[in-house]
Amino acid sequence: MLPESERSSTPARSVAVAATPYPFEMDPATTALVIIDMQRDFLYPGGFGALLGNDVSMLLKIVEPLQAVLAFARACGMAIIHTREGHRPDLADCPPSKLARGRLDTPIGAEGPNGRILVRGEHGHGIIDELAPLGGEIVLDKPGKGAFFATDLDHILRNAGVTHLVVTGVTTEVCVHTTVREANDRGFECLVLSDCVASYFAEFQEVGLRMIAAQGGIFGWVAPSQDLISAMQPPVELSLVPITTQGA
Ligand code: TIU
Repeated sequence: MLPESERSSTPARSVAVAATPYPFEMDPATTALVIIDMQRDFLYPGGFGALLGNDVSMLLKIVEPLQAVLAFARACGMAIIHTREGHRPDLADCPPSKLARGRLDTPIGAEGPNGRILVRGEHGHGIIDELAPLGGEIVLDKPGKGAFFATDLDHILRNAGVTHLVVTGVTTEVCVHTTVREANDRGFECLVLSDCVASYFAEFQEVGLRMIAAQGGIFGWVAPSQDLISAMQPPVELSLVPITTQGA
């Protein structure tokens, strides 16, 4: 994103994305693509998601449409933020309640097939190769379900002049919902892409999406990714300076 001093010279390009409950109006220059927790720990066998008893194959169907959205957002020069749920190797940032939840034989921090479960730096904690972040894109480590809790996300977005979020990733009713609800309370306008978010439970996927757009868009908007891409045709190179953080 451009620094504040130069942002005013960027021509506003308002686009209207066909969405539920009504068109989502956004300017790609002030919109960030947020990709929530597309980590091996949630998508692959042997990770945290699988250890919780879930069928992880339910999540894989969003990889392809999300790759297309990511490529499109990159082509437009939009701000891109990848989040990862996980903890410090000493688990000092993992509440005992989270550690105990589920009474797992292989809890957070234990050794699994992809390394220690949900621990930063381990293979399982990493983002899947298909959606690997590029240099210059924000990678945000979060200890909780929401992307704002105990992170500097709000600060990063406001410094970059971001007002709108296109939200994708997993899982719909857990980390996506927690993030969208809090983003909404903080004044960010959120569009959730229905084919780029996934749940381990078909019914939660359906109801989770309905809950976001219900009551006139109580938390935000919902649309298939193709409607976002169509609204932004032709893709315009924004020529923005990417927002970055150290150590991402
Ligand atoms: N279990 C589940 O559905 N989700 C999580 O634990 N984390 C995220 O959603 N990323």
